[in-house]
Parts: sequence; C-alpha cells; structure tokens
Amino acid sequence: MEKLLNNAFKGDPRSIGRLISLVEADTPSAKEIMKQIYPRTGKAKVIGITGSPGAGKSTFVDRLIEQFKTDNMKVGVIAIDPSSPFTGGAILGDRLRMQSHALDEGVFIRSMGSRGHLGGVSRATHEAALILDACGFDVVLIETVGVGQSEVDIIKIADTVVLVLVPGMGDDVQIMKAGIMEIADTFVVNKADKEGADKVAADVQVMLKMLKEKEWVPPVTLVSSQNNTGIEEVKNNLNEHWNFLHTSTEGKKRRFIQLEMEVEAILRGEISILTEKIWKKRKDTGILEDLASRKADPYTLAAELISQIVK
Ligand SMILES: Nc1nc2c(ncn2[C@@H]2O[C@H](COP(=O)(O)OP(=O)(O)O)[C@@H](O)[C@H]2O)c(=O)[nH]1
Ligand SMILES: [Mg+2]
Repeated sequence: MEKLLNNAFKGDPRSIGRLISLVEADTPSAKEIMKQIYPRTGKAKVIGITGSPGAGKSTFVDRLIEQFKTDNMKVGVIAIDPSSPFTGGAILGDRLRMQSHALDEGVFIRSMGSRGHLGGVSRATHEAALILDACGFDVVLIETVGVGQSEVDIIKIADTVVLVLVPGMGDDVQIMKAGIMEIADTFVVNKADKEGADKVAADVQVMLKMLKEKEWVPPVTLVSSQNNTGIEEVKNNLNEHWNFLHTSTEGKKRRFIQLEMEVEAILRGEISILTEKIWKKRKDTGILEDLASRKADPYTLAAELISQIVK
C-alpha cells in the first residue's frame, strides 16, 4: 500500500488509476487510502462543468485542458458516466472527444459511474478528485452527466461551478432549471459560432441581475469550443474565482460549508452501515413476531438499537 501511494504521489498514472479503483469499489483499504491522501489535498482547483447533454461540455473540457497546459499545469479529468446502459453511446463519444489529450504527459482522464451516495455526484467522484489533488494535479475538471441531481450536487465538491449553455435549446428552460443558476460561478455560452448565442448571454445577464447580489458576480463568456475561441477568457475567470475563494469572507464561508457537508456525508455513510449491521443481527431474534403482536413497538426498539450504536 505504501509503495502504491508513493508511486501515485510521484504521478505514476497506473498507480493513480489503481488508487481510484480501490476507492471506487469501496474496498476495505479505501478508508486507509483516504486518510493518507487527505493531508496532501486542498491545492488543486476543482472545477465542475455542468450543462445539458449535448451542450458541448466534453468538447469544452478538451479545450480547457489545452489552455491549462499552456500554463504548465497538470490536469486531471473525471467524466461522470451515466449509469444507464441506454446512454452507452454517449460514454464512447466522451472518450473520443477527450482522447486528443488522453495520452499527454500531465493529463489524466477517468470515467466514473454516476450512482452513489450523494445522488449524481457520488462519494467515489469526490474521493477521486481528492486523489488527483493529492497526486499533484493542479486542476481537476469534473464533467457531470448534465441531468438531474448531478448538476446541483457538484457544488458540494467543486470549488468553481461552470454552467455551459447553448443557443437554440429552449433558452429559458435551460437557464431556469431549478437551482442551477444559483450555483454557477461562471457561465459559458458555448457554440457561439451559431446564431442566438448573444441572446442567451444577454438573458443570463438579466437573470443574474434578478438574483440576490453577491460579492462574486459570475462572468458570462461567449465560447466556441469548436473554433477554440473564448477559452482563455474562461480560464482567466476560473483563476480569478479561485483567488476570490481564498481571499474573501464569502469564499471562506463557502469552503467551510463544503467541509461540513463532507463530514456529514461520511458520517451518514458510516452510521447507515452501522444501522444495517445492528438491525440485521436483531431482526432474526423474533422481534418481528413481537412487533406484529404488539408486544414490542418500533420506537422502543429503535431507541434500544441506537443505544447499542452509541455504546
Ligand atoms: N457548432 C458547435 N458545435 C459544438 C461546439 N462545441 C461542441 N459542439 C458539438 O456539440 C455536440 C455535443 O458535444 P459534447 O461535447 O459531446 O457535449 P456534452 O454532451 O455536453 O459533453 C458535438 O457534436 C460537438 O461537436 C461549438 O462550440 N460549436
Ligand atoms: Mg460529455
């Protein structure tokens, strides 16, 4: 284990991949790995990229990798695959779109399942990001599935959330989608080579004005990932947001909220495992018969089990 960790810390891609697999499979060594990893984390910029399927997230991520590489940054990418077998084609597509960098020095790309304890963005995704952070990646890009809970959950683990919008996708609907607007730290209007991008950007600006004013005003950038325009501007915005997080009170508050959620998620996970264990043992002691005949009640039973856990 120590050798594996040391090789991973030196940046060996195979060892890094192995660590992520061990943690993803929730093997007995997973917790020990994370304990060793954690003190080395906190240096990487963790950037969540969200937006509807087809918005161009993977293409944009590919361009962003290039941008960060020109600054000699090591970039890790986690692409959250939809677990559904029906979207198998999309997974392959993502790999193809990002594979121009898959073999580059200083770039690590990993796909992960989207099922997990936090909904769309799983515990394993968070832990993989921490592993990449500890292994010396300066930037960790997480591409979400772009549907449902994963979009909102990304705020729990990303320092900066990028929302990718595009013209011609029923603009109001995509912008108004519950909670997404509020969690975006920077807006990318992708496919600016197509008609209607200006209008989307203007709509976003109007919406932003209607939200409660915050210290950080999310920038809105017109981007064409296809033509490679606007990407550097986004990178500069991302760097600026990172500085904001580390110099402002609002940034500190946000980081503390994330830490709270992190601890709570781990604690909840542990307690639910414990609950399962204790209940499994108690279940076969005839207690269900007693409950059915009302000799016992579930409230007293729960209290009894809790006192066991506490002990
Ligand atoms: N015209 C245009 N097409 C783009 C642009 N960026 C991505 N696309 C195309 O949009 C489609 C979906 O892109 P993809 O990156 O897979 O989107 P994702 O599902 O959000 O990851 C692909 O056919 C891309 O080639 C862009 O800036 N302009
Ligand atoms: Mg994609």
